[in-house]
Amino acid sequence: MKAEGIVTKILSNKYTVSADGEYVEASARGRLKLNPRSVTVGDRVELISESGAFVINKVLPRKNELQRPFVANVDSALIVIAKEPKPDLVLVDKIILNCFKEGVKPVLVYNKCELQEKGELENFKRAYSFLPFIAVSAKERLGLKELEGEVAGKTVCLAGQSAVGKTSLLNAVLSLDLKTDGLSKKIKRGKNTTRHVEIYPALGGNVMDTCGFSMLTLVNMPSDELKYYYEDFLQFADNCKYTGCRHISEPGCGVKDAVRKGILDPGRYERYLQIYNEVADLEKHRY
Ligand SMILES: Nc1nc2c(ncn2[C@@H]2O[C@H](COP(=O)(O)OP(=O)(O)O)[C@@H](O)[C@H]2O)c(=O)[nH]1
Ligand SMILES: [Mg+2]
Ligand SMILES: [Zn+2]
Repeated sequence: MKAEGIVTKILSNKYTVSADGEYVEASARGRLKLNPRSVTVGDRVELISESGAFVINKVLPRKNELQRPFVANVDSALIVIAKEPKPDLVLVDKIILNCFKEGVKPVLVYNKCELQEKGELENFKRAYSFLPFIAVSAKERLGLKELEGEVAGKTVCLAGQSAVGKTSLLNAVLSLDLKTDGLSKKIKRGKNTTRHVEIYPALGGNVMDTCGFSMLTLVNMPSDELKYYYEDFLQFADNCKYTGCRHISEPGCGVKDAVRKGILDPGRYERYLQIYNEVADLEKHRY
């Protein structure tokens, strides 16, 4: 027997695979366990049955994969930020550029919106005006219809720091009771309660809950390609004097000009410089 399925959950070496509308438990071929990146949630796999047990025999080619959260074959990433913990926008920008690199649609979701102070939400919305932006509250159940608009018919993953409310959002739309956790009082950084990635059918699509993280080191990102994954820069890059302009110290740069004129968010540009330096540094150590 051979069947195709989708990995919906991985816990230690146990894989849950959805095949023909059923969930089955499977193990993986030994060679697939050698590399931790060879099977992930969202993967399409070939299942075979061996002496009554299911085994993942092969992983089918991925449409895309995100580095963090490490998931495969998603249509969009719901990048969740909130008033608390304080948004790490470098992290947000790295997730966004990872999305653009992989052909995943980034959507910004501002959770805990009932806590926002005047103007806060507008500031984010302005800085990220090139992305769909949805204000929600898992607690007050606000914005869930708009969220549904981004999820219905798609496979999406929740992404972002710990404690922004990713699991709470799923709980709110699914009436589930998955484990969530408060911010740790001292460090206000949020603990990691979600310890595995799992796909849930929700809002007319499939939603992956993922583990939060606070660091993303961009691997396999050539520094001179970085600018292509800044879709909001592209229209201004047309005005750059030099075709190979990286928008750093080159004269006659259309991107820097747009920042100066207040058309492009200065914070977003400064973080670009920071991320560029980080990526260029990594590159130096690679060769
Ligand atoms: N005030 C408020 N708190 C929320 C909201 N959504 C989640 N939280 C709280 O934020 C904390 C972290 O939530 P959790 O879902 O575990 O975050 P995750 O790590 O991103 O999955 C919990 O204490 C939640 O009760 C919201 O809309 N408003
Ligand atoms: Mg969680
Ligand atoms: Zn330029």
